[in-house]
Amino acid sequence: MFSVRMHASRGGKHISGAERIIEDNGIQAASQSLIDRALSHEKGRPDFINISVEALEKPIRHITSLPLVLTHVRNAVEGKALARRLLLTLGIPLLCMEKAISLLENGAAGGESMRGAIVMNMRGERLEPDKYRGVRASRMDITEEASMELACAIEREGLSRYFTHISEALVLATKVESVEGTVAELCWSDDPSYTAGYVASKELGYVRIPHLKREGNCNGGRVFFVDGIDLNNYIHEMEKAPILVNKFGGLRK
Ligand code: PML
Ligand code: MG
Repeated sequence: MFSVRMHASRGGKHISGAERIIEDNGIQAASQSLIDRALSHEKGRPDFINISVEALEKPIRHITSLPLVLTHVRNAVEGKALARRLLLTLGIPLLCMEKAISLLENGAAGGESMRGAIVMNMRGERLEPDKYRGVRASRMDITEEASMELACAIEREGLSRYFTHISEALVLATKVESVEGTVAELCWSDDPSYTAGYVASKELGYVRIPHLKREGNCNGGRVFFVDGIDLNNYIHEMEKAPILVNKFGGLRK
């Protein structure tokens, strides 16, 4: 199996990234569709697109996705209040949570969104070695079967137009929660027209929150809250260990 990954930027600033895990006969089609995506992103045209194609050496772990839990909030104020309640329930200390939210609100990479995630311990300290790049969960994908299960479930909820965002975020969050030492993840999109985000954890699943910022706002990103990790191991697992979601964990409301 091969990992095909795309990263696009302009003037050194992150625009988009996406990836697939596929058989060797799918490399060309996957590369083409990732390039098409890079060239049509709402954040603008990149001046740099990197595509890497690499044979996976380690065995691929197959896992079931986190359950997708849908919530309803009317606006970002209600959304943030819900995210705060969930994070507190999960044992994230208040100061740590507030620091994480304010970093995402203000652009954690010197006013811009990071390409990867913030890694934060329970004292609110940022552990990622490169504060601009962050740590990127990588080498992950979803099988055709699991993808169909997810597509059917969200179609019944009238969310089909968000399929790509939801599917990619659910796969990523499933990988993040599968790495030992992750307590929870907070994310909202850095795409200006996309206001949704989530709080993910093993206990509560992928709790999707439709509004975590106002439309038009470009600041977003991810925070992995961790406890008791060996940082090098943690980063290695997050970036290098391949996982394939082969079953959808179900939908709850
Ligand atoms: C992103 O755009 O990078 C993250 C999207 C997070 C929310 C996905 C969803 O559940 O709609
Ligand atoms: Mg984005």
